[in-house]
Amino acid sequence: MQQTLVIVKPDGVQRGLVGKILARFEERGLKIVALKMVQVSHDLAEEHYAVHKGKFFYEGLVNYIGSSPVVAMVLEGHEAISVVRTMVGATRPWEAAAGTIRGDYALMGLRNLIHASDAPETAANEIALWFKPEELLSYTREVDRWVNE
Ligand code: FUP
Repeated sequence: MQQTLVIVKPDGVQRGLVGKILARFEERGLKIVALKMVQVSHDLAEEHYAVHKGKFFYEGLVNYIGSSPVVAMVLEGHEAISVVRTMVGATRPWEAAAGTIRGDYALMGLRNLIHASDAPETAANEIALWFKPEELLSYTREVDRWVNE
């Protein structure tokens, strides 16, 4: 089973979309193995977006992620990284397909509601950055035998 880091960004929290976004992942069959609300510090923001350092939009990104609390979670499931990325949709919300989270709820610029890890290595690094090992829970859901073959 793969694990991936998902963050409902400040616009998602401010717009009251946390529940709807979480419900989509749960309904898909993904398991929440860690979940918390975070007021992102400047240091965490810089580390999280280190790959974008030097780009013209970097400062804006760092400020945006710290502009309101976010909800961070680790989701687990079969091919969770690509499944979640597909559900999230294209980076530019106005290009995101209808039916994706961004395509259904977002429209412009940086306001794309959600972050999701894009590859196994990134997911491992991001999960370690956002969560302590003991915050990741291992448990069985009765429904798992119906979701997972
Ligand atoms: P995504 O993985 O779809 O969240 O997109 P990226 O990791 O490539 O980008 C992270 C954030 O940077 C996006 F949420 C929006 C922002 N960004 C810009 O503002 N301008 C760009 O040209 C690319 C990304």
